[in-house]
Amino acid sequence: MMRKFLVLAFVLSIALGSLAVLGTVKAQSTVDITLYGGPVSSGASGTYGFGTTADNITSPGPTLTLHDGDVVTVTLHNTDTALSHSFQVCSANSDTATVFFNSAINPGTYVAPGGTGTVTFTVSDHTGNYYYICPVPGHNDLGMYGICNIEATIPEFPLALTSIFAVLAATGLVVFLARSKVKTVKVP
Ligand SMILES: [Cu+2]
Repeated sequence: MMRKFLVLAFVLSIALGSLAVLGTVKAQSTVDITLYGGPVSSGASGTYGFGTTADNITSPGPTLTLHDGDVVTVTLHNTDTALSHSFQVCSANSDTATVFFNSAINPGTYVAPGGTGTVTFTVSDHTGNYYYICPVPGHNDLGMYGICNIEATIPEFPLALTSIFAVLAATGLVVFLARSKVKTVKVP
């Protein structure tokens, strides 16, 4: 009986341990990014950019770091009083570059002056150093771009499996020690 329990506990520990290691889930996180886009805060004429607040708009804009698997929501406030602006993550600093993840806010129509637009997308398959830009033709050349680093996800060891594995391993150890003791007593 004790032997069966020990074997069962051992097998379960190995199985769950392997599952926990092999079945590493992607550490998916929800990321909310708020950006302000429009004329740069320095007042440099004809230069546009992005910022994390309405009064720190720079060119290039703040560097964004995303991770594979992230579910990202970008909200863009257009601080401009004259021009539409928008946001998209793309392969190069060009308004004809490949747009990643359907990340463009209001593609083709953009965000009107004084308006706010939003987009939610899932990051996948494009680990590397890329860009985000305002896709209104010519605006990236006026400074409306920033670096967007897309990093690989660090695998996450599932907590539930880790806990079960730890409990089973402890049980197995206790049973093993108890059984060793019994054995010792039995020895003539
Ligand atoms: Cu723009």
